[in-house]
Amino acid sequence: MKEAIAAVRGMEILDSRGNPTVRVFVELADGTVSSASVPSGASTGENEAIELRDGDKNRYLGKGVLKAVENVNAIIAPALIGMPATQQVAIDLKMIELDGTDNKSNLGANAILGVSMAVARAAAMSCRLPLYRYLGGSGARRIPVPAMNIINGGAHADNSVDIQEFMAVPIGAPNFREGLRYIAETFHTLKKLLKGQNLATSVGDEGGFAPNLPSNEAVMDIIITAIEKAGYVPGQDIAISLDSAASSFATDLGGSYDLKWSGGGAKSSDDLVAMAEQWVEKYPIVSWEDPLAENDWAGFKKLTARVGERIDIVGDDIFVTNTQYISRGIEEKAANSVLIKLNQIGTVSESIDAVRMCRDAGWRYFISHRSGETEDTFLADFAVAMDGGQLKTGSASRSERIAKYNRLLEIEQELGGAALYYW
Ligand code: 2PG
Ligand code: MG
Repeated sequence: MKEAIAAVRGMEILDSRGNPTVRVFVELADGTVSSASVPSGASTGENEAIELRDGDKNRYLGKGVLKAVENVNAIIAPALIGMPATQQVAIDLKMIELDGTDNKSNLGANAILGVSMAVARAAAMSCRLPLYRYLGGSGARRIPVPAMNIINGGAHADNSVDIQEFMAVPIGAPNFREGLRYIAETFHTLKKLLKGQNLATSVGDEGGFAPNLPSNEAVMDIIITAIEKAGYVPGQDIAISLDSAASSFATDLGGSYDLKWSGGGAKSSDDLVAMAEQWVEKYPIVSWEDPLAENDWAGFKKLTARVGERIDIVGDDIFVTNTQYISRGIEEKAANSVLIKLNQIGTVSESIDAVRMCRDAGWRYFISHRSGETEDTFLADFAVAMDGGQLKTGSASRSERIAKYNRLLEIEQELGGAALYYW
């Protein structure tokens, strides 16, 4: 059997923050060799699958991943050898069984996901199909609308902004290539505006600027100006998406907050809901991720009831790409959209299950990078395969982000007239 797995090997590499992460190589009987690298988050949800770190303070300040690599080599590899790489679900289930925990804490989600991604890529290569077509079938042709993170705050930057991500979304572009141009031009225009006000143009973890603006509103205002100065109409050509990552400024994950970076002080869940409602009135916002903390289900429900008809309320830390939490969210109408991050759940198959659950419920889903990334472009193919529609993968700087945009440009070119693009 040409697609039988012949070897699986892990190694420790560095991510975009210079922290260790796992890369896995998979070799098949036909000589195909693939590799995949695992990303890593900073503002992580409590219920995410566990990223195994060595904790040995003498190496990488405890962040080494040699144990996860060893689990790939000594435990996962022998169990998978001989299995056909095309049996993604069986392979993922095998690893889940080997791990034996609910949160992959035994083998590590970083070990398991590295193998899961490398297996998918090896199978695609062996079938001589691009990854997006192998995972998505012959109908896969929708290029996602990018949400480009042009200003970073919160836990992703050292500045005075509480909201973690301010993203420019080219909703009015005719195709991905043009959309990317719209927002890259906005990014460069924003740089000029910041410079003109003597504000810092150094970038945060996801490549967006991280200036010390006086308030969260001031960030919105300068972004709107940048969109206009770049020659676009806010709300028509380019809209705004936000990720508050509110768990990171919650004093209690159930609904008390402290706007600690801006010095805005203590806020209740109701205060944040009221503020979000005002912003949705005032600014051209199309989606808002984690506007409240991960256990503030009541706040999520309130905000969704108030503005859910108008914008996407996207659950990240609250759902952690896990169907157990997504199904509760659907039942309780706690949002209307889910952020999909492969390493939150730890296998390709379970990420696809999460997407399927969203589709069945008529919910939208955003495919997402992590703040710690690598040059791996798996995410771009995955987004097209999932008919995603929306993708966030950072700014128009830092090659670990640009690599995904460039891969989407390639896919769009390859699809030619068959490519679809719409918000
Ligand atoms: C998020 C992500 C990605 P992190 O909160 O959505 O932007 O950040 O990877 O740090 O969790
Ligand atoms: Mg988030």
